[in-house]
Amino acid sequence: MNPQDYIKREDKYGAHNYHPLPVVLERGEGPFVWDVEGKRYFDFLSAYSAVNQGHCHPAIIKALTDQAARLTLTSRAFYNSALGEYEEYITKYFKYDKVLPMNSGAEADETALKLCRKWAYKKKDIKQNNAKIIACEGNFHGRTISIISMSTDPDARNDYGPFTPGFIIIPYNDLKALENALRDPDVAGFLVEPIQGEAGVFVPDEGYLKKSYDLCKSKNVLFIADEVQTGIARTGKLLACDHENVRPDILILGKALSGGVLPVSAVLADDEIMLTIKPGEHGSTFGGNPLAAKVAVAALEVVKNEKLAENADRLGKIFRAEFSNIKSDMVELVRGKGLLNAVVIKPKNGKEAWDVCLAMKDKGLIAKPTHNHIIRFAPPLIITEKQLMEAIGLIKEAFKLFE
Ligand code: IF1
Repeated sequence: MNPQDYIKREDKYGAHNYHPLPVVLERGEGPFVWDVEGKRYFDFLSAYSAVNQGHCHPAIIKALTDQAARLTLTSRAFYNSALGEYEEYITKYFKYDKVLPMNSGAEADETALKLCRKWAYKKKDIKQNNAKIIACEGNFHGRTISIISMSTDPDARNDYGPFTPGFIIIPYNDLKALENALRDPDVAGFLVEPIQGEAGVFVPDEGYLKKSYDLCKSKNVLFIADEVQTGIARTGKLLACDHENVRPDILILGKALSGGVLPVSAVLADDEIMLTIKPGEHGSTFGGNPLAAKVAVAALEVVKNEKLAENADRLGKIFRAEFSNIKSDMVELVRGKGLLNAVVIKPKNGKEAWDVCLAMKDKGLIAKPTHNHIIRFAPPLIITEKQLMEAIGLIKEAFKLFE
């Protein structure tokens, strides 16, 4: 079969809820992936920051295969020997009292919304069904009905009504708007991405997170950080909130929590919040399964042992500096933190971000546009400086084709 055969087969039998770049991958290792014709690419999307530890990291794969041969799933109807070890490890790792294990990022965001509402009624004494949660324009927290009820992106939201009530939407990176919204005594939480990934890697002003946190505390409102994409060392610190020494009341993790090996997500909080949910009031068949528990411990160990946050910080600065040297009138600006970066593309002669991505693919580097004119560049955090410089060379060659 050639790549077109794979693409045609997916088109015939699969839902059309994505429009992938025309490349058919079959193997991954470290910062590289190979297509079905054996061509190698730098992976500069990292499965939307789920593969921070590099594709098929040997230590994570070992944890997976060892456990897979022993016990994969018990459900939470019974205890198992792996979950408690993981719960102790991750709560000490991120310094919270407790963790509620889930699977996808969206499930973790939904769990955070439910926790916030439960806390509102049990601890803040907000009247039943009156709790409100503030979210930001341009947010992305997943694709469930309640989560897209907060969305301002027509593609994510249109024709999916009726929507879940109880959300107040304010502009991102706007403290005045947050202060105004916090005047409502029924507000229980503020859900925010420390950097807005899908919106195009919007880095808020220095101090925005800390000042938002302080405003929330002044009104006894929970600061809820969605670090599904920005967490696990992606932005040059273990958490993006660490850049401003903000400790979220509820922390949401996903994606690279498993190194891209399995869907593993988690919600962390202290007892006052976490214990508002009693037995039988929330759950998931696979949440906290022994396989995910072992994989997540291995994935977090890699982050520490291989100093991925430090690497992301150092190489991110080199990436942005090198990119500003690319003399192309299609490069409008480059922005980001650590190895979560995006380039805004100015269309030229009918060519736009998609065409640049096709050209980079031909050169041996894959990335994908978001919102038409923005290309996100997010390689695995294990990339070396030498590999990064080689990748930047390929990007420069691609841009030269549009001169
Ligand atoms: C798609 C991007 C989108 C996320 C944040 C929760 C979730 C995500 C901050 C939900 C997921 C993925 C989903 C994927 C594309 C990608 C993405 F921003 F990373 F590029 F969509 F915005 N919070 N992001 O980024 O996690 O349920 O997917 O495990 O849906 O197209 P999930």
